[in-house]
Amino acid sequence: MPKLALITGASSGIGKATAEAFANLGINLILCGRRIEKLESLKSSLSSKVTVQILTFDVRNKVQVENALNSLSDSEKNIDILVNNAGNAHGMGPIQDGSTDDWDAMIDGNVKGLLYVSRVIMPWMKARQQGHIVNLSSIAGKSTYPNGNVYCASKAAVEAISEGMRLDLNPFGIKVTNVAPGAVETEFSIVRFKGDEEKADAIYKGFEPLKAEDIAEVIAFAVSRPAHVVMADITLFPVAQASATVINRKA
Ligand code: 8X3
Repeated sequence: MPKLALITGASSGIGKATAEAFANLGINLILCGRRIEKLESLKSSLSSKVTVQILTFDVRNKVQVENALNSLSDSEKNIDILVNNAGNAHGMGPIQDGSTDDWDAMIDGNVKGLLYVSRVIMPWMKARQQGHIVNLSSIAGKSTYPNGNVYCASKAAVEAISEGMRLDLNPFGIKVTNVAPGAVETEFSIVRFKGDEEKADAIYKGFEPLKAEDIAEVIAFAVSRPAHVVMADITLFPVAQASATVINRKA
């Protein structure tokens, strides 16, 4: 029986690459995001391999999340794998000068959004006594770096939520995998720097960063382990990276 995965933030980056990797494994998909055209085009490229359903909602909007997920048919609620990927960094600078709108966006998306989606789906998994939740954290959640403050806090919250899920869902056989990437070249820095391509490009200068596909490949590996195996916590760096702040850049 093919598995069914729901992926948030599936329209680009790690979410999109994970959808592609899952399709190659024959995992049916529910793709969630805000950008319908991007989701539609991903759906058409994957539909020859697996069934693909699209849900458009903003994870920050609790009512939208609940309505969209509850609109799924009974069979579509049999979600085997939830990938909580939606999230972003907004702004980077000293905390004393931070934008409270940016803080809201990060706490609402990266933390509350992940919780809203999980809150609907965890009882479905509990009822079936099976499931696998993959939370996209970051090296930023394990180590706070200068000017990262609230983004790092939001990812530290993801680390704590992954642990909390692992503990509380343990009696029901539900797997929890926390994935913490370092530098991955996606739209991440463009969003963080509000469209400033020069600043975004500088982040990945002088070394070979990870690609979204590198993370997706590892997630696909994690969800295809035997039933008794869970990869609990995965940190991924490009070879040039040694910590949240140390990257070996060539001139
Ligand atoms: C993305 C990695 O190091 O830019 O979460 O925070 S980092």
